[in-house]
Amino acid sequence: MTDVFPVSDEWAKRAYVDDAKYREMYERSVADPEGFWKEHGKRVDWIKPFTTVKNVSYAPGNVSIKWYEDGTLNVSANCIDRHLKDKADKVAIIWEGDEPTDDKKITYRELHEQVCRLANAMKANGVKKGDRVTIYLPMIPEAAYAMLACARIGAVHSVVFGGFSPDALAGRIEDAASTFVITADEGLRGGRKIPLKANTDKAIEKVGGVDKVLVVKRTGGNVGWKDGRDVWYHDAVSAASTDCPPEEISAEDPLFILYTSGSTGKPKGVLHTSGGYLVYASMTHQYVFDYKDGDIYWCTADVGWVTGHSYIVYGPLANGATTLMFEGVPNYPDAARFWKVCDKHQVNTFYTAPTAIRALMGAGEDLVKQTSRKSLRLLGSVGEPINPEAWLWYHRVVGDGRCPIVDTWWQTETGGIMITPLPGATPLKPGSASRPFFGIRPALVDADGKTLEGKAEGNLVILDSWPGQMRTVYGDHERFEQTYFSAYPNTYFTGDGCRRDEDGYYWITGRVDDVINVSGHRMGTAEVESALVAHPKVAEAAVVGYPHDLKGQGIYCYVTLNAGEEPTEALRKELRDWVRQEIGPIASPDLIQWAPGLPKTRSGKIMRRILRKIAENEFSNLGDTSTLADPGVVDDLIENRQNR
Ligand code: 6R9
Repeated sequence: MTDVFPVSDEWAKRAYVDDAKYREMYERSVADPEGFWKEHGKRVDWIKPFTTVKNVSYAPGNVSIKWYEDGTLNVSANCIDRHLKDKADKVAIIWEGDEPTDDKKITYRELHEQVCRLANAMKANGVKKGDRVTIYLPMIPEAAYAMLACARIGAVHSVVFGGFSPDALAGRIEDAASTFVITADEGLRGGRKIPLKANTDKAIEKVGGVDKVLVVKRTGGNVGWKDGRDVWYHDAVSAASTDCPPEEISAEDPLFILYTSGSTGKPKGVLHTSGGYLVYASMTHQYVFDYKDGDIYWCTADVGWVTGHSYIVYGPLANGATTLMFEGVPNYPDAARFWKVCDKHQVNTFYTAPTAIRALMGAGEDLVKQTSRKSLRLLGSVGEPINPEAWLWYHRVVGDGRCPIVDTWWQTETGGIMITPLPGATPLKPGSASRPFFGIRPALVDADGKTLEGKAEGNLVILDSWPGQMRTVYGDHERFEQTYFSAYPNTYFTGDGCRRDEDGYYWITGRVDDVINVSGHRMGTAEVESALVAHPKVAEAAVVGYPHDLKGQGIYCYVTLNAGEEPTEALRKELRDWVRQEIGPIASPDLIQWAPGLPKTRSGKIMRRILRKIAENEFSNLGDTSTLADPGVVDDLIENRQNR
C-alpha cells in the first residue's frame, strides 16, 4: 500500500484550483481544446491578437504543429515591459552567487534597461531577426538578459550548458550555424573556475563561422583575445542605448533551440516557437506552483537545460514573479547551502531535482534542521523519477511535513510541465507524477501500439498537441517525425515507460529507449559510445545505464580494446578523462568493464538488453540468448562484471 498525503484544507482553499475545479477544468480542456486554449491564450499580451487557435496534424509524413499562428507578440515585452506599469520596482531576479556573500537583486525596471542595452549592443554587432545566438554562460543574470535580448529582437537563442566541453559546444554552434556567441571569461561553481572563454576559443577554432564573441567579465581571469572578433560585454552595453522597442514577432517564429540527447546520433536541436510556448510555460508556472504575487520562487536548475528556460526565465518572468537564480552548487560551502539560501531570501517555492535531494539526504538531517525553512510553502521535483524514500525525506525533513511536493514530469520537447500534482487539488502519492495538466491527454500503449485501458503499464504517448510542444528538430523535420511520431502513428511518443494505477495516477518508470538519465542530465548512450570508440586504443564500446544510489542512473561501459592493448587501471582512467574531454564531466563513465567480446546477434547487432541486465546484476534471467552469434561471451561478461 502506498501512503497517500491528502490535500490540506488550507491548500484547497488558498490554491487557484481544488480537486473539483481541477476535474471541471480538465474535462473542459480535453472536450473543447480550441475553446480552452483560446481563453488561456489571452494570458499573454498580443500585439496582433490571434484569430486561429490550433492547427495541428500528427499524420504520418505530414506532422505540423501550429498554435495561435496569426497572432503576433514579443516574448521579452511579455516578460518585462508589461510589468513596468505597476511592478517596475519589484524584484524580478534575485541572484545568489557561488560565494554566500555574493548576491544582488534586479528589479523589473533594471531588467528592462539591461535587456534593452544588450539587445541594442547585439544589433550594433550585426545580430538580426532569425539569427542563431549561442549562449555559453554561467548562472549569472547576464544569461537571462541574453535570452531576453534575443527574444526582444527576434534572434533565436541556443543556450549551451556551461559544463559541456569545447567539442560539444562546437557541434552545437555548427548545427545551428550560429555566428554570434555570448560567453564569460570564466564560470564559478563550488569555488572552482570553468574556462568558458578558452573553451569557446577552442570550439570556434574547430568549426569556424563565428563573427563575434561577446564576453562577460565574471572572474577577471586571464583570457585569450582575438581583436575584431571578441568584444567585452560591459563595453558593448555601456555604449548602447536603453531604448529598444520590442520587435513584432509571429507566434510561430522560433524563440529558441535547445539541444538534447536522443537514442541515436548527435543531440537534436529541439525547436520551440514564441506564442504557444509562452502561454504554456507561464500557465503551468502559475497553476503548478500556485504562483501568487509576492511569492519568492526558486528553481535550482541551470539555464542550460529546459527547466531553466521555462521555470527560471520565461514562465516566472511572464507572470511578473521574483525568480531566484543560483550560480553555485548544493554542497558549497557546505551541504546546508540550499536551506540557508531559502532562509536568506525567504523562499516560498523551491523546485529541484531528485539527484540533489538524494545527495543532501546523505549529508544528514542535522544540516537541514539547523536552518528555519519557515518561509517554504511548496516543494517541487523534476528531471527523473523520485524514489519514495527521497520523496519522504524531502517532505518530512525539508518541508517539515507541511509542504506539498509537486513531482513534475515533462521533457525538453514538451516545453512545460505535462503530468503533475496541483498543490490544492491532488492527493499525493510519493513517487507518482500523478495526473495530467490541463489539455494533456496521456495514454499507455503496448509494443504493438495497442492502447491499454485502466490499470496498466506500457509506453507513454500523448494523444493530442498542447501549445508548448516542440515544433521540429532544427534543420531536420524528418528526424522529428521519425523520432516522435513514427513508433505509434498519430500520437506523440515520449520515450518513457509508465504505469497507471487504479486511481488513474501515472508513475513514470524511466526511458524505454537508449537514453539514460544521470543526475537528472539526459544523455544518449550512443554519444558516450562514439566518444569511447574515438579513442585510438578502443575497438568497440557499448554503454548502458545501471541503478546508482545518488545519480539515479550511472554510466556503465563495456569496452573492447584493439588487439595488443593492455587493459590497465591507467587506461581506465585515461578513458574516463577522454570522455570528459569529449562531452563534459557529466558524461564521465562510472564503470568500465573490459569486454573481450560483446554479445551480438548473427547480423551483428549488439544485444543491449543483455548488457543492461548484467549491469543491473540481474543475470540470472537473461532471456533468450539463442540468437547470439557467440553465447560464450556472456559468461565472461558476467564473471567480470563491475557492479557487484
Ligand atoms: C524537464 C526535463 C526528460 C526526461 C523524461 C523522463 C525524465 C523528467 C521526470 C522524469 C520521472 C519526473 N523525467 N521529469 N521522470 N519523473 N518528474 O527533465 O527534461 O532533460 O528533456 O529530460 O527526464 O525520462 O523523458 P529533459
